[in-house]
Amino acid sequence: MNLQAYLDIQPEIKAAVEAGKPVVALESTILSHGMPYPQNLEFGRQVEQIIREEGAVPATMAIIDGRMKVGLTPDQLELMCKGENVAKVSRRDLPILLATGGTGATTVATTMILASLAGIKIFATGGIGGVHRGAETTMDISADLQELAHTPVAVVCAGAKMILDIGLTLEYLETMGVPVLGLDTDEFPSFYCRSSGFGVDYNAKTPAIAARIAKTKWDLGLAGGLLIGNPVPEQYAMDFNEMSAVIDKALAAAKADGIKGKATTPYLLAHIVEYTGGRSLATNIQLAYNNARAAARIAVELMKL
Ligand code: PSU
Ligand code: MN
Repeated sequence: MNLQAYLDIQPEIKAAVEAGKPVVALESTILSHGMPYPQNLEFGRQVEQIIREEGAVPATMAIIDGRMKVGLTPDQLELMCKGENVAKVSRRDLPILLATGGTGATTVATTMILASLAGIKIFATGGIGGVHRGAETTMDISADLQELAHTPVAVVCAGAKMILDIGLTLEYLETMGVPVLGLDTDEFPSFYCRSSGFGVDYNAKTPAIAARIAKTKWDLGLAGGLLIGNPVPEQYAMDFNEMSAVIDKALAAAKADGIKGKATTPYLLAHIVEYTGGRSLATNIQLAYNNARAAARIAVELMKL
């Protein structure tokens, strides 16, 4: 396959990958469909800066004018953050966008695909998609989970939101053979909160241990990625009971408005920000910074192995 026909990798990122230097992938759906403008622009710049401070190179992904972009220029980052006519691109959408010259933001699944094509092993995000509450009737299960089963990228996240069924999400990952690590935690975090009531497969106390487990999985030729749960720092964590009530309210609003399919997650995120008077956005931003820092440290350790 002639990837050049579809893929643009920024020279700095290409050189870093070729030289075996640490690189961290970042998604753009969190920008275009997960946070309001202009807070998302400030976030998008700062998160790249944090990765650089840890000695790694950031690679924010997007689809622009029908081309896969690994690394964005300042103008391209702004385009994603303004989010006008920017589609949400998951695995199924990717060939359509490329063939028709479309512009879209990459989900966790699509960011993993682009990272893998570019030779990037570590990816930082906020929260992943998963098995939605009520999936036994709606069948709404994010393509992010299948991607973790097939594509060799380790995803650092603050767990999964309680808009999802966290227990079923973890069951699904077990079935698909995806290791779920906690970064110095025994519990899989629930995004705004440090706990969820569900355990991880292994508590990786340090970035070096997480890196070693990832390398071992890939040395064995086991397909797919890993999920690394990194809890929101204590001082930014939100109250579990408060967030449970807010999320129930957002789910009820989504049902009343007849929201389905790919619109569901962005709808819920926007309503949670509204119901918490913006406090959840501040937490979202801080946990994603924290994940970027952890991912960069894991990438640094991985490159030493
Ligand atoms: N969860 C969040 N913030 C996000 C997303 C999920 O807390 O921005 C985004 C990610 O890009 C994720 C996508 O890959 O939503 C999942 O969407 P869906 O449930 O439609 O697969
Ligand atoms: Mn879905």
